[in-house]
Amino acid sequence: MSTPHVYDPDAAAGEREFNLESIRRDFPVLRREVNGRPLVYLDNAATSQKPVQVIAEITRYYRDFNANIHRGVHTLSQEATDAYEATREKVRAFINGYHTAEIVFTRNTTESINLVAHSYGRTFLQPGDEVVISELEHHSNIVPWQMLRDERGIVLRYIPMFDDGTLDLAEARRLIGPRTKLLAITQMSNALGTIVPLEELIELAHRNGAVVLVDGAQSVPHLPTDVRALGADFLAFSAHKMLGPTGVGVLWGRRELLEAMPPFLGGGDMILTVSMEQSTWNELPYKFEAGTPNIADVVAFGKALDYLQSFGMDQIRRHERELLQYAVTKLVDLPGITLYGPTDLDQRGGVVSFGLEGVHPHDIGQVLDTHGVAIRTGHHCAQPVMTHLHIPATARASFYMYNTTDEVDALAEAITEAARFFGHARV
Ligand code: 7TS
Repeated sequence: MSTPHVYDPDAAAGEREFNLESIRRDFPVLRREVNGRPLVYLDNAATSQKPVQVIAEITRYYRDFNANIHRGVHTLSQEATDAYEATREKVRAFINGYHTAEIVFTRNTTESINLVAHSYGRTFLQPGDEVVISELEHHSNIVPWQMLRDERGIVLRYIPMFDDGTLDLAEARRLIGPRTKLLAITQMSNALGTIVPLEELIELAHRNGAVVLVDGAQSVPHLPTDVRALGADFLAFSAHKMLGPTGVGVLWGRRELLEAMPPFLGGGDMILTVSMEQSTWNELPYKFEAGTPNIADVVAFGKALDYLQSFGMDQIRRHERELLQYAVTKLVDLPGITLYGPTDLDQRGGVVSFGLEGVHPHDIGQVLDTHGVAIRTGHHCAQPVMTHLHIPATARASFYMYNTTDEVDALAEAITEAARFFGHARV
């Protein structure tokens, strides 16, 4: 085994030892203090922190070979193009895609879903066709379909959730039928952490001739992903939630579907020919990448993928599953606390959504911040989940590979302090 804190970009998948001390040394921001306390960063579902390998790559790109891609014959342009396309191949390998032509770079998950709604939805869905989503969805997998409904007269149906945040599969079996043309569903809820049993839902949708879009914004960063095994038709996710920079998203799609879809945005790079009368489209994936893309951040995203791969996603999931177990066991006994989300932790990612009796989640968040503990409070862009639970908001701690049980202890202490401070809870 090589020295644990030396990062070896050529390490085979899963080869690097999962040593938390050495991992944490790779994330400069984790050395910060906030309000005089060591930062405890538990807002990873919103965005992850970045290792030095990613940060350094952004600088290396601008210092050494910044140029526009796909157009220049000069050396810098070729180097930039090669680096940009190398990340596309890394994404393909990371999700076990068939071909780089199926990997489209966007700005984020939201744009990837909007691309499908605009291009696939406006071309292939007719008035009366049904799109099935779920009550668990993030707004970015609700609003584009509502817009399509209002514009095109499609019918939007929701698979309901139970109070514990799991989906009502019996109801899903009733809802998904011959009129269903598209199932757009999250693989992991950002608000509650629910891991959705996609296998059965995808099988059901396909049996009825529907196409399936999976929102992988929360799952791809935390669980092993294999699009061949998953069997979906589209997968959307964001680099910034998986150690990469902001401003880069991915849409993976089955090639024959992407081939059949018209462009989303028009402009440079996505065309083959343009005359004053008409244009012809470039081949995949460039047909969907109009204009100068976010070259630097795509290049640096490659380093994030290397980093995750060097440990392997199985190890990362195992660590987060242990942290989740530790956190739930520790928090469940705190006075006045309500924990939301599935109690079967195998059906849940590293997310702990909670409330404190008599205290608004926003106030919990502010007290926690004075302890250096960063969590998210609010509806988490999943208002239907809050409506279902009859609450305005939750406080949410979400873990990543670099979090520790000591940090969970700090979270528990800070929550206890918050309860004491507001004097509402029975402490
Ligand atoms: N889908 C899910 C399940 C998400 O959790 C998010 C972002 C998105 C889509 C949208 O991703 P974006 O990169 O396009 O913004 N979730 C969160 C969150 O939980 N807190 O901040 C953003």
